[in-house]
Amino acid sequence: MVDITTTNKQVLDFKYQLAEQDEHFPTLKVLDNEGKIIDKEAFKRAELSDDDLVNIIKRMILSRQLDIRSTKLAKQGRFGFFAPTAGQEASQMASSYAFNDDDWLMPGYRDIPQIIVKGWPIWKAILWSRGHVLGNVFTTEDGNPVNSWMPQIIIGAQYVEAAGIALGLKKRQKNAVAYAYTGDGGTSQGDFYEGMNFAGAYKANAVFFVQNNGYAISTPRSLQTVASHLAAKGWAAGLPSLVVDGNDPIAVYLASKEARSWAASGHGPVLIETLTNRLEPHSTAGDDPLRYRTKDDIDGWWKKEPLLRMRKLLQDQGIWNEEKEDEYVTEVNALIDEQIKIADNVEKQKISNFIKNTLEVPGQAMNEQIAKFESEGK
Ligand SMILES: Cc1ncc(C[n+]2csc(CCOP(=O)(O)OP(=O)(O)O)c2C)c(N)n1
Ligand SMILES: [Mg+2]
Repeated sequence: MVDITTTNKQVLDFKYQLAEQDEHFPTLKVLDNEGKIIDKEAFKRAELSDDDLVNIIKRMILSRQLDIRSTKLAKQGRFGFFAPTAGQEASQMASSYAFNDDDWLMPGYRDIPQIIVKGWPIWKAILWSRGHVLGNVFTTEDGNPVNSWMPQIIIGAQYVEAAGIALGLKKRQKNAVAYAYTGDGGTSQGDFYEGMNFAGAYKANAVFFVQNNGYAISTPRSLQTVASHLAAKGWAAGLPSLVVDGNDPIAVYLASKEARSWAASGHGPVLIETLTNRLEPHSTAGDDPLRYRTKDDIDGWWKKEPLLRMRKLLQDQGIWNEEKEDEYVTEVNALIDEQIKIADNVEKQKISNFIKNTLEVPGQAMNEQIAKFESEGK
C-alpha cells in the first residue's frame, strides 16, 4: 500500500485550507496610522510629486466638506438622498486620482465625490440627489462630457456595466479603462461576480473596487460572507486581487495606479479591496447606527480616519499647514454655497416631465397621466 502524498493530504486538510485562505492576502500599507512612511520604496514607486500630494489632500477635504454640508442640507430638507462618505476619502479620492478623463467611472450611490472631481458640477449632484432629471446629465459646466455613468442604486449592477464598457474600450484599442466601485455588501450580489468574471474572460480594461466599509446598512462584514477576504472573490475569477489599507491614501493610490496600468495595457481586470469604515449613518434617510454597532467602535475608527494621516504626512513634508487648510475649507464652502444657489434656481421638475422621462415611448396609461398633470400645470 502506498502512502498518500503530502499534496493529497493538504487537499483533504480542510483546516489547512482555511488557514491558507486567511494568510493569502497581506494588506498593502505605505503609511502607518499616524501618517509616517513605513515603506519608503513603495512611497517612491507611487511617484507622487508635492503638487500631487496637495491635490489629493484637497480632494479629500473637498469630499469631507461636501459630506458635512450635504448632511446638514439633507436635515433641512434642501438635499435629497445622500449617502455619507466620511472615513472613505482615501478609498474614493486617492483611488480616483490614479485615473484619467478618458477612463470611465462606474460609481455607486456613495461615490458622488469621484464624479465631482471628474468635472461634474456640484449643482448637478444636488439635482441628482433630488431626483431631478438634469441631475442625470454628465457634463462639465462648459458642456463637455464627463465619462461617468449615473450613480448606481442597484447594488453591484455597475460591475456588469463596467465589463461592457471595458470590453468596448479594449476592442477600440483605447488606452483607457472602466473603473467601478461597489461595497462589501455588493460582493454578495450575482452582478458582482458576473461582471468581474466576464471582464476577466475577455481580458477587458477594467479596475474593480470593493470599498469594504464594514457594513451594508446594518449587516456587518462578518455576516456578509465567511470568506476571510473579499478580494479572494477576484481570485475565483482569475484576477490579480489585492487588499489595501483603505485609510492609507498613498497605498490606495499606488494600488490603483498599478491596476490601471495593468488593465489599460490589455492584461485584463484587477480587483482592489480597500479596508475602510463608514463613520456615519448609511444614508440621511433615518438610519441610526447605534442600533447595530457601538459608539466605541465608531470612535475607534474616527481615530484611524484617512484625513488625519494624510494631513500629518504633508505637514511632515513641509507642504501643508493649518492655515492652508483653513483657507481651502473656506474656499470649498463658498463654492458649495454658490452651487446650492444654482441648483435652487433651476426650474422645479414637473410631475409630467418626470413621467415623460421614465420611458422613451410612454404607454397609454402614462400618456393619460402626462395629459392630466399638464392640464393642471404640474
Ligand atoms: C439589488 C439591491 N438589493 C438591495 C438594495 C438595498 N440596499 C441599498 S444600500 C444596501 C447596502 C449595500 O452595502 P454595501 O455594498 O456594503 O455598500 P455601502 O452602502 O456600505 O457603501 C442595500 C442592501 C439595493 N439597493 N439593490
Ligand atoms: Mg459597505
